[in-house]
Amino acid sequence: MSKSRTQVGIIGAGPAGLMLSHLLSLVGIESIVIENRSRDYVEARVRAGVLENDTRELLIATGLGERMVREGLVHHGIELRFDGRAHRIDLSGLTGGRTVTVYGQQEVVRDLVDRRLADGATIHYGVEDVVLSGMESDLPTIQYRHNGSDEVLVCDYIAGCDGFHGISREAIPESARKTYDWHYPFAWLGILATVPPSTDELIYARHDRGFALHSLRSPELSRLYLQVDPNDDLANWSDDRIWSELQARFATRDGWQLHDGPIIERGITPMRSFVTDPMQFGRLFLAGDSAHIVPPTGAKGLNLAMHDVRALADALERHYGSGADDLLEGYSAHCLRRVWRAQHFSWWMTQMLHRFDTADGSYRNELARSELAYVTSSAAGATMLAENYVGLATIG
Ligand code: RFL
Ligand code: PHB
Repeated sequence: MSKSRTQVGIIGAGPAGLMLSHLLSLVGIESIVIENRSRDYVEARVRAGVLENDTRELLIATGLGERMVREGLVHHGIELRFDGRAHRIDLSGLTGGRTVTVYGQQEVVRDLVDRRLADGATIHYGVEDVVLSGMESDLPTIQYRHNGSDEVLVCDYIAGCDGFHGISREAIPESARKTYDWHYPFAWLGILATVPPSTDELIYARHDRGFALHSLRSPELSRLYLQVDPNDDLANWSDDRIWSELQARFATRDGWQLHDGPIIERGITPMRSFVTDPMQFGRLFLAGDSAHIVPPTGAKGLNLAMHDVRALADALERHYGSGADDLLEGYSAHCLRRVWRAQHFSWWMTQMLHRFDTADGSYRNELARSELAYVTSSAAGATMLAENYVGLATIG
C-alpha cells in the first residue's frame, strides 16, 4: 500500500473536479484528482453545450478561453416555437448585453485536461474502489486502487466532484443531510449529427407530439433532442423515425426546413431534479452534479458546477491565505442560493415546454400554453426567461 499527501483530494475529473484543480493551482494550492473512467472516455462524453455569460468570462479570466473564443459560438437570442410559429427571445437586448456561448462540454474538459497536464498536475484515471474516511477529522483520507495497487491519499480537504452517480454524497451519513428529489414523466433522446445546423439560434419547440430542441456544436455539427417516454429504448428509434419525429415537431406554418444527415452519437437521458443539503460534511465538500442535478431544459448543470467550484476555490484560498474559515463555513448556503434559483428555472422551462401525458396532463398542458403565450408577448415574462438563461449575475 502506498501513501501520499496533498492539500485537496479531488474525486472526479469532470468539469467540476478539473476546474477546481485549475483554480486552486492558480493560487498555489496543491491537489490530486482521481477519476474512475479513462481519459478517452471522459473527453468523448457528449453532454452540455451552453455556457452562461459568467462561465465564459471565468474560462477567459483563468487562461482557458483561447479555443472557446475561437471556436465557440456566441448567441444573442433563442427561439421558442409553438403552434407552428417562431418567437425570438432577445437574450442580450433584455439583459444589458449578456450572451451565452455554445461550446461543447467535452471541449471544455479537453481544454482543462491539456492545461492541467501542461501545468504538471496529477490526474489518476481508471481508479477503482474509492472509499472516503475521516471527514470529521483534520486529515481525511481517500483510499483507492490504481494500476493494481492500493493507495491512500491523506488530505486537508476532500472535494466530491464525482457527479450524480459518484460515491462522495453517499459518504455523508443520511442523518446529516436532507435530499430533495423530483422525477419527470419523460426523458430526452439526444443525437449528434454531421449536418449543418438548420438554425443560427437554439430552437426550443413545444408541440402536441412533445418537446424538441435544435442545438448545435459547430457550422458542420447539429445537436438535437426529442422528448420521449422514460422507459423508451434506443432500439425503437431508427434514424428515419428520429428525423421524421423532429420534422413533425419543428414544422412551422411557413414551411421552415430541417436538414437531416448522418447520426454519429445518440443516447436517452432521464430527467430529474435533485438537491442535497448541506453540500458539506466535516472536511468533505460536494460540488457540481454530486450535490444537485437539474433537467437540461434550462442548460444550467455545467454552469452550476462552475459556480460551485469557484466558490470552493475562493473559500480554500481564504483558509490557506489568512486562516479564516468563514467562506468554507458559508460554502453550502452560498451555493444553494444559486442552486435553488436554477432548480426553479429548469423546472419552469421544463414544464412549459414538454407535453404531459399524466392524469393531470390536460390541465398542465393548457397552463404551459398560456405560459408560453405570456413569455413571448410580455417584456416582463421574456426578461425573466432571458436573465435566468444567460445566468443571474446577482445571486449567490
Ligand atoms: P460529471 O461531468 O458527471 O463528472 C463527474 C466525474 O466523476 C467521475 N466519477 C468518479 N471518479 C472517481 N471515483 C468515483 N467513484 C467516481 N464516480 C464518478 C465520473 O466518471 C466523471 O468523470 O459532473 P460535474 O463535473 O459536476 O459536471 C456536471 C455536468 O457534467 C452536468 O451538470 C451537465 O452536463 C448537465 N447538462 C448541461 N449543463 C449545462 O450547463 N448546459 C447544458 O446545455 C447542459 N445540457 C446536460 C445537458 C447534461 C446532459 N446529460 C447527458 C446528463 C444535456 C444532457 C443531455
Ligand atoms: C446542448 O446543446 O446540448 C443543449 C443546449 C441547450 C439545452 C440543453 C442542451 O437546454
